[in-house]
Amino acid sequence: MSDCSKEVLLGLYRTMVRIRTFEETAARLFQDGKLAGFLHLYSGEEAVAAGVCACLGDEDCVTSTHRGHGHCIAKGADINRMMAELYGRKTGYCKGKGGSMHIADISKGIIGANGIVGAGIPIAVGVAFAQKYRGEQNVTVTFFGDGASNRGTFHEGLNMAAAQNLPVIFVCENNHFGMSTPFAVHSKNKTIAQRAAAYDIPGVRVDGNDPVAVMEAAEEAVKRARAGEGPSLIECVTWRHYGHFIGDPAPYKKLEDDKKWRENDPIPRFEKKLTAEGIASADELDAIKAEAENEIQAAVRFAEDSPFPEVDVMFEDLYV
Ligand SMILES: Cc1ncc(C[n+]2csc(CCOP(=O)(O)OP(=O)(O)O)c2C)c(N)n1
Repeated sequence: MSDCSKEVLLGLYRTMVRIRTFEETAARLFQDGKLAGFLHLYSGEEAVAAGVCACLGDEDCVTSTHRGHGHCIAKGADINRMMAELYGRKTGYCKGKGGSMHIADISKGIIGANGIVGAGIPIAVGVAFAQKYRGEQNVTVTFFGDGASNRGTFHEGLNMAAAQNLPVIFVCENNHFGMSTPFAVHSKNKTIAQRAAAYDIPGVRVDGNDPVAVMEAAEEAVKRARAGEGPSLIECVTWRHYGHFIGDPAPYKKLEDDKKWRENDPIPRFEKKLTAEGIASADELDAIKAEAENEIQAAVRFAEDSPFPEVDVMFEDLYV
């Protein structure tokens, strides 16, 4: 922590708090029957998106997943348009026709959330191929889960990125489950990071509940990619606070594991560090929380005041 400026550390904290506030608000709205569709909450995993995206600029790109709100917020998406999309309103990112799993904002380098597990990986490899072909210094990050790391897209993506020396950072969010299947059941490897060796690229495993550890690993990988030294794999070990989606009570999680990981919640843990090391006062952190709460409440008002799309636009914006 000592090498990071207060501004950087509070930036990480602010991003995590904005994501958590968005997710907890969305959960309440869903339970109140105000949101339709599906919600895969990112609560508990905030340090990953915050740490990685702190190393990226608008020109860098990310591909996301079904659990994508955190990536979008950390990469600078407009919260009002995100919330309006969850509400199915015309002012949303997809004009209210896409929902939680289809948020994209090309102006911010957010190539898109994706309901197809592992599908963001080859898309990111393609984006990185274009970045290299054009001679840019920009990089692409692809976020995906431990479950996705068993898909062919992961292996093809790592192989091609390695063979072509592309500026991709593969960020695995190992939250210990693919839906209800525990990591030890779906993978013989003890870590995802070790799979990097098969493609002769660097692979590291970090504490995914520590935004500074994530940021430091991402900084190293981004530096390599910008310097033309090719892809890296980062495995961030973390825990999702809820079930796979909002209607899943997660009976497959052991109570003692859940308790242990909740005690390791990245936000209170980082708060303790920031105050103990004299970087920020409790009042400063409370002010950041209040700011996030106001911002998300304003987004809810924006969404609720927005109209639904008209029926006759149903077939617009489709390829076929
Ligand atoms: C190709 C494909 N197979 C299966 C599914 C159904 N599905 C949705 S999420 C999910 C689990 C994904 O687990 P993981 O990649 O670890 O991500 P996490 O949900 O833990 O963030 C599955 C199997 C899907 N959406 N796409």
